[in-house]
Amino acid sequence: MRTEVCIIGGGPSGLLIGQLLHRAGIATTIIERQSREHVLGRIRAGVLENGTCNMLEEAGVGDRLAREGFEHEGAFIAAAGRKFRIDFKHYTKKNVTVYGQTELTADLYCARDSAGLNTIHNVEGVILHEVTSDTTYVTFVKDGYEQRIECDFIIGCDGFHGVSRPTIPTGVRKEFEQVYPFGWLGILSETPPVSEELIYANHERGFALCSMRNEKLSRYYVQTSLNDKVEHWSDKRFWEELKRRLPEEPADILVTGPSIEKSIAPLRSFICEPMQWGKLFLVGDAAHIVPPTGAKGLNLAVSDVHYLSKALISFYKGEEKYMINNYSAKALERVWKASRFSWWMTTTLHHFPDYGDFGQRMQEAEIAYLEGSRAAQAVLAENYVGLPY
Ligand code: RFL
Ligand code: PHB
Repeated sequence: MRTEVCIIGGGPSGLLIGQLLHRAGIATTIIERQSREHVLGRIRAGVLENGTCNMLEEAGVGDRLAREGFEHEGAFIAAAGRKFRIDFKHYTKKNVTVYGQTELTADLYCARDSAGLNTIHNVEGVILHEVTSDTTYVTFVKDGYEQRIECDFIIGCDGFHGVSRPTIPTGVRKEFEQVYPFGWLGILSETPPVSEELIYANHERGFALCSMRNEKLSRYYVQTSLNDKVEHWSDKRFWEELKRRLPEEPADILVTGPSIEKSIAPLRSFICEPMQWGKLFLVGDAAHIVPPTGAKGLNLAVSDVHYLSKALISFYKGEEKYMINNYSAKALERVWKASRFSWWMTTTLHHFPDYGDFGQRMQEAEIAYLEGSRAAQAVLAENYVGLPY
């Protein structure tokens, strides 16, 4: 088999760059380790930056998002028994949109199907070959048979545990990592959201987040210890704990119900440099992970897609090689800034077991400063709605 660009991973990054390249007349093949049902069953991100929505529109998959997405002009920070609002619109003239990653991925699969593009699911044993030569190819096993795809470029969109990043030799690759001493337990429930806008809550028992997917579907998270297991968390225990971490007003009106999904995710910050090597480019979670507190993971994947799609389209038009050679440097500038914001949101709002009294008071002072300072609120708003590309 031959294609121009072989994309490893059929999550949001792989699907979106595949769609943008297709619209520019560039042939792509996507190979994905899981079944489509598995990919579409993962409950993940929920908050899209303005730039992400624009990119989806540019890719021709923005119609349902425009109809069904919810525009949010602000969010609440809760601490010390009360809450205050950060007005994104006021400080930035921009908003964010609540639209599930699951929906976005479904829209992208729909577009790929209508265009009749090649997507191969349930592949095993993916190996990248000759990445620094002109005879680059990828092999994999499908239904017991080894297959080979020859290509000009490989895009590694295979997430944090994928095979693309480890293909870059350790002498070339430098990884930066911070693992946080806690995780997030998240549930999805068919109940009306407790608030029209998200609530990020700091509490001495641990962080909590009230989010949503639509008027009838809520998404809630509580900070848990690293060795906690989902089996330890009955729905009853979850709701009680969430209520204890919220100020009285939202806690009193919180509607509870059975969870329809429950999972625990560890939190880490991770960045790999460079994000390209020879004919291989890394995009999204394959290159970097942010803790979910700033809602940046998917949005960063989309800004990578922006830089790389522009660079490849310019290359195939025969314009110049500068943009593809400069992809990593360009993408990393934004990755580091969004990672700083996610790290700041995480350290400001979570309970750290080893903070001690001084650390605890510093955190309280940081939140009180945020409540009283327009400058501090403007910084949060500017980062939350997304830094410009
Ligand atoms: P994905 O989504 O991990 O997709 C990678 C795909 O590659 C496949 N794969 C392989 N395919 C072939 N061969 C191999 N060897 C392969 N190895 C892996 C996988 O099966 C998979 O289908 O990465 P991608 O596309 O870069 O997308 C990244 C986003 O999924 C991620 O950043 C966000 O979900 C992060 N995130 C959030 N981001 C936001 O922008 N806003 C949010 O509100 C937000 N909330 C969240 C989140 C992530 C969370 N978890 C569970 C980590 C909330 C949570 C709880
Ligand atoms: C979500 O709705 O899943 C969500 C929202 C905001 C975050 C993280 C996750 O910061």
